[in-house]
This record gives sequence, structure tokens and C-alpha cells, in this order.
Amino acid sequence: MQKPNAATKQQIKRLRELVQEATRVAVLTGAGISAESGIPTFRDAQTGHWSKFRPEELATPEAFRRNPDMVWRWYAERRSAVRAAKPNAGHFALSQLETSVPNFTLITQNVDGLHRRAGSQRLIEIHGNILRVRCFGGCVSYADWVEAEARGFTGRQGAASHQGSTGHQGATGSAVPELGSVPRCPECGDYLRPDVVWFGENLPEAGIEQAFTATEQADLFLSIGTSALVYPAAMLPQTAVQSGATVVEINPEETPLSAMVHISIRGTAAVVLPQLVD
Ligand code: BV8
Repeated sequence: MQKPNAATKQQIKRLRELVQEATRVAVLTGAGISAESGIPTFRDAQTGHWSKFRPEELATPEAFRRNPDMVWRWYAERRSAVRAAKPNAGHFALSQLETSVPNFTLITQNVDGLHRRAGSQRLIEIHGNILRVRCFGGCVSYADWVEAEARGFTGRQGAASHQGSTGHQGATGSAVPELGSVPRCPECGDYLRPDVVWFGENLPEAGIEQAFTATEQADLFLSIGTSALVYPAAMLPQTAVQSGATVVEINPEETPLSAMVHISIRGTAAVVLPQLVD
């Protein structure tokens, strides 16, 4: 991993001062903050069997309708990679920062749940969470899939968090579904799907509203590990600039944001962020 040069060190020192002075901090993270946990970023070339697909082609309701088995398998493989991964120093630094700043909001595009596992509480998962599933038909939402699997998936399709749902045998009545066989919602028999926001789908209303409010009120906004290409999330840093916040980007590469922000630090999350917290 490249060592920060003198200019970067100077920028990090300035960012430390900004963090100490800030009263309302909003942070947007993208797939880059999980790269050092071994999770490929969204735009990294897909590996193995998936190399012939672009994520945007798989992460859509149309792809799921067309080939539910294939899309379910893609998520099942990513889910097991995520469960095996661990939060890195960047995730832990942000959960520490949350306790030292009076008003802190962490907005993540990531669906891997690593911020929550690192202890972040003031967290908005604007694209959902791959460890949760819900009914494709929309009739019930389910608790944590991992929990349901860990409980041996006792014939009920996941731990329905929807009150009053009957725990009767699912349509398939099967045990934990193998990779690729799509489990069914016991209420309506439709497919279960990952509880993530697909391309072409709206983001959770409450979450995105809170994210924009925190951004508009922030005096310091950090954009970490995102290519700033996916909307409406990519609007957040731009909104922060327009609302008068000091905006800082942390990314080993340049992005469309780099020319727009006050400080653009060429560094990785796991190296830069721990230097902001004692
Ligand atoms: C919406 C969950 C309203 C799924 C994701 C045409 C039709 C319909 C919509 C559109 C359209 N054209 C445009 C749109 C809008 C579309 C969009 O933005 N498309 C893009 C491709 C142009 N957006 C939507 O569809 C959104 N919904 O607009 O609803 C609507 C409704 C109907 C019709 C029209 C509009 C929904 C978007 C949400 C999609 N779901 N995730 C899943 O994960 O499977 S988004 C997905 O991309 C991930 O969540 C990911 O986080 C996110 C963004 O990518 P990044 O996080 O930035 O990751 P990326 O790989 O790109 O970059 C990583 C960065 O990290 C790099 O810069 C790299 O340099 C850096 N890095 C690498 N290592 C490190 C590092 N940084 C720090 N440290 C390191 N170590």
C-alpha cells in the first residue's frame, strides 16, 4: 500500500484540525472503504463466472425477473464473502469518530453491513443491506437472513419481522436453500430477494431524506471511497458544497468530485481515517 507523501500528510493534518473544530459532520462512504476488507469494489472487474457481467446488469429487478436463480446466486456468493470479511481500520475509525463529534451522520452506499459490525450507530444504509431479504412481491420483509440460516431455517422462510405472519411451512417447505435455488415467501409464494436497492428502484424515502438533511446541515462533509457515479447518492457531496460545508474526499484515485471539493486526499480509507482519531 502506497505510503502518503508530504503533501498528503499535510492534507491529513489539516483534516484532523477540521474534524476537531467541526460540530456537525456528515460522511458518505462507498465500496472503496470495504476494499481493504477484501470486498471487491463495485467497479472492480467482476471475477470468475461473473466477469462477463457488469454489476449494473445484475443489480436490477429486470435481471431478477429474467433469471432469478442467477441473480440469487450472485447475491448468495457476495453474502458469504461479506460474512467472512471483517471491518477494517477505516470502518473502526469512523465508528470512533461518531463518539467524538457532537452531531455525526454516516451515510453508506454499501450493502455489506461492515459499518454496523464496526460499531457505527448513527448509520443510514441508503442502498439497503445484503444480509437481509424481503418478499419480491412486497408483502413482508424479513429479519436478518444470516440469523434465519443460523437457526437452521426451521422450515419457516426466514424470521419474518412482519407481525402476525404465520410461521407455516414455506411454499417449498425446504431447509436452507442451496446457493442458487431461490427461496419463496411463505405468505404469497413469490420469490424472496435481497433487501437492497436495485438500479431503477427508488431509495428508501426516510433514509435518503435524512441523508440530505444531515448533508445540508453539516459544517464538514467527508466523501470516502466512492466514484461518485451513482445517483442520487452522488448528489450528496455536491449538495454539501452548495450548502457551504467544507468538503473533503478520501480516495486513492481522482473522481468527478475531486475538482469540486476543498481537499482531495489521494489515500486509502484504512490508512487515512485512523490518523483522524486518537
Ligand atoms: C434511482 C445495491 C429513481 C445493489 C447499488 C436510467 C434508468 C434508471 C435509473 C438511472 C438511469 N440512469 C441513471 C440512473 C440513476 C441510477 C444511476 O445512478 N446509474 C448509474 C450507473 C449512472 N441510479 C438508480 O437507479 C438509483 N435509483 O435513481 O431511482 C429512479 C427510478 C426509476 C427510474 C429512474 C430513476 C438506485 C441506485 C442504487 C443501485 N444499487 N447497490 C448491490 O450492491 O448489488 S449501487 C452500487 O454502486 C453499490 O451500492 C456501490 O456502493 C455504489 C456506488 O459505487 P461506489 O460505492 O462508488 O463504488 P465504485 O466501485 O464505483 O467506486 C469505488 C471507489 O473507491 C473508487 O473511486 C476507488 O478509487 C475507491 N477506492 C478503492 N479502494 C479504496 C478506495 N477508496 C478508499 N480506500 C480504498 N482502499
